[in-house]
Amino acid sequence: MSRQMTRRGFLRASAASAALASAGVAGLSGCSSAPAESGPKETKRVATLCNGCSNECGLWVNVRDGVVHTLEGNPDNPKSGGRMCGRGHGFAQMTYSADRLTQPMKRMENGDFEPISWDDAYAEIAEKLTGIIAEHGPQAFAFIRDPRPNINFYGPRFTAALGSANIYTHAAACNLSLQSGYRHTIGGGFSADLANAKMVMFIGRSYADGITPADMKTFANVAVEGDCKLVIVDPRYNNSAHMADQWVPIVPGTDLAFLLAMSHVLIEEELYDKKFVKEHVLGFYAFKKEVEQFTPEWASEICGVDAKTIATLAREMAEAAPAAVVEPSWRAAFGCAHANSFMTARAVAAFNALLGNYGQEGGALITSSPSLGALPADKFPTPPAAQHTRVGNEEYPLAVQGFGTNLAVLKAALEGSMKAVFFYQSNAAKGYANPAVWAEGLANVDLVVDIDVQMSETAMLADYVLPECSYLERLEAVYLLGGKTHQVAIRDKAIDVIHPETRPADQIFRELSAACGVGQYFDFTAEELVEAQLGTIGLTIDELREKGIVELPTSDFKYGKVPTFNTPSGKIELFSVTIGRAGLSPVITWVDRKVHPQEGEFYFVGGKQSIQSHTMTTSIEALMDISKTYDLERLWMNAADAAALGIAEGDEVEISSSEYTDTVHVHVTERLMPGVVYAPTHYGGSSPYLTQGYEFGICTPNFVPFDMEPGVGSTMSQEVAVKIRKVGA
Ligand SMILES: Nc1nc2c(c(=O)[nH]1)N[C@H]1C(S)=C(S)[C@@H](COP(=O)(O)OP(=O)(O)OC[C@H]3O[C@@H](n4cnc5c(=O)[nH]c(N)nc54)[C@H](O)[C@@H]3O)O[C@H]1N2
Ligand SMILES: Nc1nc2c(c(=O)[nH]1)N[C@H]1C(S)=C(S)[C@@H](COP(=O)(O)OP(=O)(O)OC[C@H]3O[C@@H](n4cnc5c(=O)[nH]c(N)nc54)[C@H](O)[C@@H]3O)O[C@H]1N2
Ligand code: SF4
Ligand SMILES: [Mo]
Repeated sequence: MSRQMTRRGFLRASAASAALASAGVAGLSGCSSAPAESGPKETKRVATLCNGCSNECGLWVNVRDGVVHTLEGNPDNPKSGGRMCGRGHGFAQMTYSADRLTQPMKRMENGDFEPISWDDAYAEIAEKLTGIIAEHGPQAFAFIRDPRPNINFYGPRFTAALGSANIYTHAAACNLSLQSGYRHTIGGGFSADLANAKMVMFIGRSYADGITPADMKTFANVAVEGDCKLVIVDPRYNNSAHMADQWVPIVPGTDLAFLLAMSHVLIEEELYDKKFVKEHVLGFYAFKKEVEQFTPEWASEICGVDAKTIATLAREMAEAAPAAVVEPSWRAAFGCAHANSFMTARAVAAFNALLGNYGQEGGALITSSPSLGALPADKFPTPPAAQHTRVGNEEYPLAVQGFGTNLAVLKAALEGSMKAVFFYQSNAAKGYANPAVWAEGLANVDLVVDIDVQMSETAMLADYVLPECSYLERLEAVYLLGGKTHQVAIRDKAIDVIHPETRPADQIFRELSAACGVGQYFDFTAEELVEAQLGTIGLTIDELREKGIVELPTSDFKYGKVPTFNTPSGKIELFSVTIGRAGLSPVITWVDRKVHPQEGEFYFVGGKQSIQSHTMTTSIEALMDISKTYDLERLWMNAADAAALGIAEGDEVEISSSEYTDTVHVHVTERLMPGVVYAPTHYGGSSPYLTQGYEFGICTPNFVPFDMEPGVGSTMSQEVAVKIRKVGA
């Protein structure tokens, strides 16, 4: 069946939903700018969690007469520390957005969407899904989600109830390579103890762009106090560099060379922590031998940082150790970007090991997370384990198990073996790999179901779109927060559901699972689930509602204690048998990036902007107003490169790769190294339902060929070269 909706179909469907979305609703901004003359009749404060990004800051919602009036960061929540970012405030408008989905939608034979009742949608989905499983086995069904605690409960449970092991997160397009690299080297992730460090190096990580409020506050405090050296390694002078001590421009995708050469300096000059290495590192001599060849001069040729700077930075880090750390980074540089991202993460972990900084004040901290006890089995029976291996596990065995690579689902869809795919809070078809390839793959799938709050690009490719109510209208499973301290927090319902035909995830899974014949695994309300979860740690929902967050006594974190490394040997593994078995170099070594720009081509990098989240905030009017007012969609280009091509500030250019061509306006700047162009990653919306962001700017994944990083299966979001040409020239 065609997944292309006709223009006429779109107009008909959007008119139906727009009429519903605007009916009888006082918007957030409307409410605060025009208070009722007599003042509010009823006010209340509800503690809950933001859903504007995966940081899920704690917040207080001030509700007046049943309408959201304002939001405030919850000072008791360590993720927000009393603050919210601009996105968090803006995202609350999603609840009142005219672009929201207000009723279930079904794709008709001619490709258009028509409203359908919940009961009919459940019955039709259940019939198709159980039929597919009966015919092709449960391995032909996959579920992809943004991994937040509520759907981490319902998604895997639903998938398992149907006998499938194919449950995935979005990580292949976020931090899968990085987390997998850390997992196989130091046993898991770590954080930088920025507040107590003497020197911190950020490799492709910008706290001022990819915002989390508490970290941003710490960064700003540290920058003002001035006794910690902050180094930003980035092809772009990002918005954190303003506050840092040193900007080190680097060729994209070559951070590995830079790290190997810094390790070479520490070992060659015997500046590494010998005692720590002797006690806690496996494979040091293999690594030492390997990095002999990786001199600063060698690296300089590859990464563009001069040899003297590489050596000086390594020595300064050693001098400040153990209160010195290479920060773990997140997405753009080696989260999922290049053919060598997994190895780059390993090299970060190795360099920190040479500094002996694990567990030390100002170093790299490996902390724990709290856990809940087992839920009562009579009310919450556990579905049996699936009888097949998750699709992708064999080919990409190094991917963190809790994440998996969702791109294996796309591959299986392209090959014709994946028959049913569910998405929850996921815009995979716009952001996880090349969108045209997603469209091609999903066209091969017999049943695509998407649960969203708006008609995203992925929803546009679905057979059924189920509208969830917004995060301010629902109670969810509890949120556990790990780190130096442990907490439990709650996302609570602040207001009644505005659109009567939208439903929370817990209700959707309860009803859909019953239709599929596996209702026994979901026979409880959200309230009953939260009560049961809290019961296992001796708390009640009322206690949690009082402040929105409760500290738990379970953390045993202490500075100075070397953490347990959860690797096969219990040590930091610079040589790994597991990695060798998966076909990659067991010892940490140089791996080149895949694509090298040829004459007349540029490296193409992306990054976050402080007022947008991924692809999902471009329907928020207040945030898009800022983007449009300040032309934030523009492509950055170095001034010398621009001059050579006769391009001036604001000019329109054509940008093209092997996959795609589009046009965009240019920002000419000295804040980007020559040979590289940079684009914000949020724009280029192609769902006409999302009226604010539709066709504004470019969609970066459009340009990137579909391919997967060996071993882990990440999307390699920056393995592309582009050509730039002035339009009309
Ligand atoms: N405003 C905002 N904040 C967010 C999010 C959001 O969507 N919007 N999302 C959250 C999430 S899920 C994530 S994953 C994080 C992402 O957080 P980050 O990873 O910090 O975010 P980015 O802005 O993608 O990348 C940071 C910098 O990496 C640089 N860079 C690109 N390629 C390379 C490279 O090859 N080498 C080096 N050294 N640098 C490179 C870019 O120029 C950019 O300045 O942000 C979180 N916070
Ligand atoms: N083009 C592009 N691609 C990207 C990125 C990017 O910045 N740009 N960022 C990358 C990164 S770092 C990450 S972590 C991933 C993130 O990937 P995703 O987790 O897929 O994030 P979004 O692309 O923002 O899409 C989230 C979807 O969830 C929907 N949604 C919002 N609130 C709710 C809700 O309450 N319930 C339900 N059911 N749905 C809801 C939104 O409407 C949207 O369609 O994307 C990666 N890919
Ligand atoms: S960082 Fe901003 S958008 Fe993300 S959860 Fe916190 S307030 Fe919301
Ligand atoms: Mo991410």
